[in-house]
Amino acid sequence: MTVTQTGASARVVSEQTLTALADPTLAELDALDAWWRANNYLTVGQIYLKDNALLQRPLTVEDVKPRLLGHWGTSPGLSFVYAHLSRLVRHTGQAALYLAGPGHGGPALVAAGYLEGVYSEVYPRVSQDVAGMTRLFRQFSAPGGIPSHASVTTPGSIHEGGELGYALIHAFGAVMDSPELLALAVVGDGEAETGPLEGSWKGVSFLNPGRDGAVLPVLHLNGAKIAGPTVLGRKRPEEVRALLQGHGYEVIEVEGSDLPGMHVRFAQALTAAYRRILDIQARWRGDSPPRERPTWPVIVLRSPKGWTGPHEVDGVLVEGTWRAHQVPLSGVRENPEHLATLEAWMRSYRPEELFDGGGHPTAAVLANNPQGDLRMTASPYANGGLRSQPLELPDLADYEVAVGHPGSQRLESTRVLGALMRDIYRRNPHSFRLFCPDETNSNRLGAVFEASDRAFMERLTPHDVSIGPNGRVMEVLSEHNCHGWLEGYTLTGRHGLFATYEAFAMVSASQTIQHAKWLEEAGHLAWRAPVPSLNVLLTSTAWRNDHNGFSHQGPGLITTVLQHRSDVARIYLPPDANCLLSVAEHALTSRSHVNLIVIDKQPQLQYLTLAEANAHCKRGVSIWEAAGNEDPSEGIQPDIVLACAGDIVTMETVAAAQILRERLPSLKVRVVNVVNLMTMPRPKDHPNGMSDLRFSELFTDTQDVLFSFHGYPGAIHQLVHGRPDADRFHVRGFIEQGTTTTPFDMVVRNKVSRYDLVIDAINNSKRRPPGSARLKAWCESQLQAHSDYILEHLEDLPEVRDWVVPWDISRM
Ligand SMILES: Cc1ncc(C[n+]2csc(CCOP(=O)(O)OP(=O)(O)O)c2C)c(N)n1
Repeated sequence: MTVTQTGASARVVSEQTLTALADPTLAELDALDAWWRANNYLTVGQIYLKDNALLQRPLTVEDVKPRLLGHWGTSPGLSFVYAHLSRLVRHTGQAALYLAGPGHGGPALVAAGYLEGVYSEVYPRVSQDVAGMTRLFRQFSAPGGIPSHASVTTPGSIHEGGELGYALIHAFGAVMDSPELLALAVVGDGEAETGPLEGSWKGVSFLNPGRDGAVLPVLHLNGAKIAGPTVLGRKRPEEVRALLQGHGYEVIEVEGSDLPGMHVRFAQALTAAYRRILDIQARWRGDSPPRERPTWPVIVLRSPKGWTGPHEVDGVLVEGTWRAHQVPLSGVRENPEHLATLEAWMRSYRPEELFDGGGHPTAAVLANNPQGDLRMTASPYANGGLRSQPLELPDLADYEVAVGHPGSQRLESTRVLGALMRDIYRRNPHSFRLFCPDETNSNRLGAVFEASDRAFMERLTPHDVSIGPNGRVMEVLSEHNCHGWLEGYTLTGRHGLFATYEAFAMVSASQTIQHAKWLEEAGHLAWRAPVPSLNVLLTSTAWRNDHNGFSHQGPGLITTVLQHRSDVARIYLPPDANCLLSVAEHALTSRSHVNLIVIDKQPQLQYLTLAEANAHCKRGVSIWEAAGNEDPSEGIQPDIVLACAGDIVTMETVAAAQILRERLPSLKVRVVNVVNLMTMPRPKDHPNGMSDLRFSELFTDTQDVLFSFHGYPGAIHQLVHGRPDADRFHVRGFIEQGTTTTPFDMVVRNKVSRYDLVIDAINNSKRRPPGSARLKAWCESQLQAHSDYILEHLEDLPEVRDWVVPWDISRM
């Protein structure tokens, strides 16, 4: 069964409008050029000036910033394209998003918002007058000001562009299930050398014109990156064409620097691209949509880097070369010639025609702006929380795993999540998607295919299963695409989850961190509405990659995210299916968080009823009384606390507690399970951090804690920093001991097996009851028996493999 299309209707733009769009009048050429000159003027002003913003008097050294920062080279290209897209929006009413791949051209985007009036609406102090323009200039890349990129503070941006490579990925994510939206993404030719960008052209193979919007890439071949030429800039045009055609695009080329010729040719190119998009959408949204993937347009723009800037400086060519990348004129305060060149450069834009005496943009400039929300810096799509509807979730009770005797049955927990997501798909047919690098079935989430196929626009054969153009499960073998598509999808207000093998989450780890930074900064801006969280399911975990070998064993993302110490990050380690349900519901309904959910896909013991799981997950950490053997009514502290976080290590901890209960009952043991890792730090270090009182209720203030952790042990040491006597935490976890072996051998090799934990518990307990030495020796012999057995039989000892919680406990 497949979720049906939206029934989106195609935009109808009259032939007359399109003809006019392709053929700007002289007045329109003036408006385009005035807007572009105004943008360039404001861009240069942001990089260089702290005063005399309108050049109402000759420029002096005192007007120039002491530190000259920013990127000029890409900016005029970005604003040129922006001006033309604005004109298209004005003519057609098309909802459009603009993504600047080379986001280091931030001043051009800030200037666009300023010229559209949006910047002053959002930041009233930066008003459209001389005082406001001066603030605009002073704040740029300055202490207490704004970053130099198209960052969170930039209205209209969902794409920082600081870490290059994701422009197209974000654009594709943004238009999924937004049939009315056009996302234009400028791709830098340096950016185009990155792996993620190279992989992202494939977005068209997953975009259904019937129910998704359109992405228009503009590959900006300005020929240079920071310090040298670019590959695509130097390739023969026919090679570039062939590359893009191979990815499924129709190439439209514009080249030059002549004016107004470039305006005319770009207007023609943009109209041609738009015509093609409208045509594709009309056919796909008509009565009998075609089956084959359409050929989408791409514009290749060849214009000089640093276009309209200083052509030569000190006799050296700058315009059109890598020398234009950042600040083409350096040492302006020290070099009178450079100061004069700067003034001449800024005056070449004729500011007196662009701003009135009070600094307000003139009618000539404003004529190019669309109105209201059609202004791209005011786009509600770029402030997705404004558009976002709550996710509709079914009742978790319908998916509850009946636990019976806790710890007595094994079940694949992620399969239960798959069923939940299937029904989330059904209830949210246009606002929820699963993103997965080709592992939906492998990760036991395949129930979603009962609700939706995989999305795929390429050729199908009779052997293909659950796949087709109407599918909305996003499977592409690219963690970068999956992660970034979800970012674009959530930043524009929709919901989703990225499910990945744990080890390969490191492929996109940098995106996870960049997104967390974005959300963190967005949280400081009142005008940015909270957006649905970015949810990452890390499954097929290190501990159960006993069959795949060392490459598949890596719980690094947890450490990476913890290291970032972000307030917006959450890390959940549900020990069983009902906890996974509870955590998933929380994550999917949360806003502006990065939620990592870590759980393996193999059959695993089930401990808690849904009610218990909900209570446990709400607390984030609980004592599992029945697993230990202390008697709280005695008011005596346990000899040792066995803490655990993570499914496999929880099982080993409960098993270790059982051995101690049975073989050394006078040693008093408490078992504490942690689901929400962020409860461990102090409240001042994380919003989920538990109070000192709660911490000491769980872990005591003095007793040793043997903490078995799913990830690298250092993470827990980091989290308990500052807690009473943190040295008493002895952490076991993944210590990079991996290979192709048995499941239990993985925990043995990493010294977190039940037998290792028993030995550790005895060694670290302040009391050694009689029988301790004997039990340690028995554990050693069990470990030896294990090693001998697996070499002989190639599988784990039956007593380990089939172990269940043996004692009858009412509840954990
Ligand atoms: C992933 C990544 N690697 C390196 C950089 C450093 N960097 C900033 S700008 C730039 C050159 C970009 O060239 P291009 O994409 O062609 O942009 P433009 O020439 O338009 O400035 C580089 C390498 C970065 N921002 N991101």
